[in-house]
Amino acid sequence: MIPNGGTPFPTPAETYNAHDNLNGADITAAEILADGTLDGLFGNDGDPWTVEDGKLPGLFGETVDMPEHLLPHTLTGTIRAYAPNTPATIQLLQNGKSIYTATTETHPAYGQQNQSFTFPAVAPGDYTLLITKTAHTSFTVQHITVGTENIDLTASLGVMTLLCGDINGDGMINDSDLAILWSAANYNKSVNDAGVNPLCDLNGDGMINDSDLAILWSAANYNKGAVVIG
Ligand SMILES: [Ca+2]
Ligand SMILES: [Ca+2]
Repeated sequence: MIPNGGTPFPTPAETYNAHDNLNGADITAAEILADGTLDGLFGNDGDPWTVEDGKLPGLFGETVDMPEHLLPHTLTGTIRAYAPNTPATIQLLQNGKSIYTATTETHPAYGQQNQSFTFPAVAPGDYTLLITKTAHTSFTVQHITVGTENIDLTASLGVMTLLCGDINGDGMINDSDLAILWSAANYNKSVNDAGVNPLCDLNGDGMINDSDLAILWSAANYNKGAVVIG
């Protein structure tokens, strides 16, 4: 889009000094497409500059075709997790820095369910996918390469199952979490009761009881930690 009322031209010396690293030689496609990069380059006090339909914003009323190697693609996938009424956060990282963030769909249900996610426009490059969800341990997929096609991770990785029961969020599902769930303050309580830790409701049905205990205590989850593949 063309911003309305923006400042189309920067003050060259100051602006380019402020963005010495954006000289076009070593900037990645993801960096160009990241929110705020174009505003930082060209200045903006109106609507944000955005890339739409494979076009870069133009300075003279005409948009400019994106170079082929910079055209973004969709990246989709599906996780399996408990409490499907709560979204998971999906991040695409480069060098440990979050480049894109998406959230999964949610369902008005409880138990273990599939939740899908979509990144609508990912610039070509190599990424690490990081999935996080409350009361679950993290799930990392290394070395995801976005090239010249849309990617459906379900085709290569299947449905990614998150491990459930990390109530205290320390990265492990163990006796520390069991003690919280089992405590008099939480066990056999409703998530709406005063003083309850709602994360103890692992399956998302609103009650903290033996169903949640069974999830935490199951061989699939107990004494497990973060999942890293790839
Ligand atoms: Ca824990
Ligand atoms: Ca429950």
